Amino acid sequence: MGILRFVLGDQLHPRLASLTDLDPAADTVLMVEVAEEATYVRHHKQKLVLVFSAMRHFAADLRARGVAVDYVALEDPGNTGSFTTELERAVARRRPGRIVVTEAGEWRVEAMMRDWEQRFGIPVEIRDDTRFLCPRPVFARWAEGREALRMETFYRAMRRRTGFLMEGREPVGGRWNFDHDNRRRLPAGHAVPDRLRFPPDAVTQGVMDLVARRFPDHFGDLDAFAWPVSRADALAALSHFLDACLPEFGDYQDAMRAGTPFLYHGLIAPALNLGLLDAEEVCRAAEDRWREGSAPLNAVEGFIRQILGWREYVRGLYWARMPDYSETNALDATRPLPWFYWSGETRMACLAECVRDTKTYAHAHHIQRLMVLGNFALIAGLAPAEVEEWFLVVYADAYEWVELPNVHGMALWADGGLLGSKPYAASGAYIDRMSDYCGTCAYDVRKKAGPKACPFNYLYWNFLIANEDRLAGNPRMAMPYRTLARMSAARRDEIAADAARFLDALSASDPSGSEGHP
Ligand code: DLZ
Ligand code: SF4
Repeated sequence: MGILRFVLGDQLHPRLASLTDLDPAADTVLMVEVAEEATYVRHHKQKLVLVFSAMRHFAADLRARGVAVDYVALEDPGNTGSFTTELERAVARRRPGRIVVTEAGEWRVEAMMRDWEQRFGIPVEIRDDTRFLCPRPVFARWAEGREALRMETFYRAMRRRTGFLMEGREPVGGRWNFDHDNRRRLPAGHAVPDRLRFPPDAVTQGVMDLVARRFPDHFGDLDAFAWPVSRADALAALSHFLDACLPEFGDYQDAMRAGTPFLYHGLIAPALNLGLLDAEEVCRAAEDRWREGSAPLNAVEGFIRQILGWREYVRGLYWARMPDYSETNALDATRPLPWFYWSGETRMACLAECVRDTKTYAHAHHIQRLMVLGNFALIAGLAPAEVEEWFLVVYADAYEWVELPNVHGMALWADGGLLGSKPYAASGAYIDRMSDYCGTCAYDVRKKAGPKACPFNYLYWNFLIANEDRLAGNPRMAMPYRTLARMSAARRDEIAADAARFLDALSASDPSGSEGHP
């Protein structure tokens, strides 16, 4: 009796823990496309294409290596539509001696896995996911007894643990962090490199037809789909990024420019989070570029920090704090998500541009997500659960383990400061400094009050006023609260009136658009 090795759609790695000891003569790999995973949130159409096409390519690669793959496609007759019921059918079909899986990325799926052994009456071995550089128990030990779980402390521990960018016990270049060198605005006329894109092959085209037919109401366009869907494509995308973009990635990592969605960004998160690449090889490749002298340290350190630091950290935090983590709402934010997050119909040019990129590519880069889409959600007091679902739906790289801490903790401060030492609230001046969006906007970023004023300007102060009791004592918020303390009562009233007018209009702008768009 062979082993049934069940591989989930975001576990498409050749050295996956559950495949390491695979015996092609006796074992079967099971993969299933199921309606429940496609609809537990209404994923962007490109995300569905990416997952299904990558699963089909992975199955083909395994078969080419002589592995028996039992693959259930979405429209196969008898597909029962969920992991548990499809596994049940496969057990009946194959009668394996046991099942081997790799731990799931999401709490929701891990909860399903815990029932399987009893339900099927055979051993179910759940293996640690070795694609990550910080095993869950190691993070738990690091987090134990700490009041605040700061990324920077974790990151330094990970540099020491892995040896990336280290000289003995010390960081190369004498500093852990080069962020101060990484805040440049993109000069006007600066040409950014064309990106390697992967036009759909026959398999992807088939999946695009399937998704267009089966999920027509899901958010997002399909036409521009060009994500890597196989390991070979993902490795080519990584090499292209390292050659053409990494040297300037650091300088411009916080910049935004209309009509230029990709800039110098890695664009590897969709492949990385699916398993087509792994964190170790990506960090190693970036470090090699620095050691060879083809990329500067500020760029390489900034890039490695995103993967070795931030990505591992949010995953550790997710598992250390779930399932309660998503329940908090530290700032009591309750406003429903405005319709323009789906339609892009707003007169605020920055938000319109970021939603447009998101719709077209299932992508926006981290500053668009954090400082435009997330910042607006924070200062407009949008309900965390609605914002979180939006972020989980719309991005090709989004799975709950990575999306939830980023949105709940980092963008919305809904965890009350467990993850971030202060809320990332900013006025229009920040967006103006880092982008060219304001030049075409119906609002005036220099105006502070009145109907023409940039809404970020008064919403920012309105947010600080509304949360004075909660935030004024935070040392990292001392400066804005000192400014607020000097404001006249009349100016405070003006802010409140502008914010109320804007937010009322926001609530009134419904899907029909009949009320006009703020
Ligand atoms: C995201 C996703 C989608 C859309 N569809 C499938 C699927 O049909 N089959 C599958 O194995 N996995 C899919 N996934 C990825 C799972 O949802 C993923 O394993 C969890 O989100 C993370 O544990
Ligand atoms: Fe955004 Fe304000 Fe600039 Fe308009 S003026 S693009 S709303 S920051």
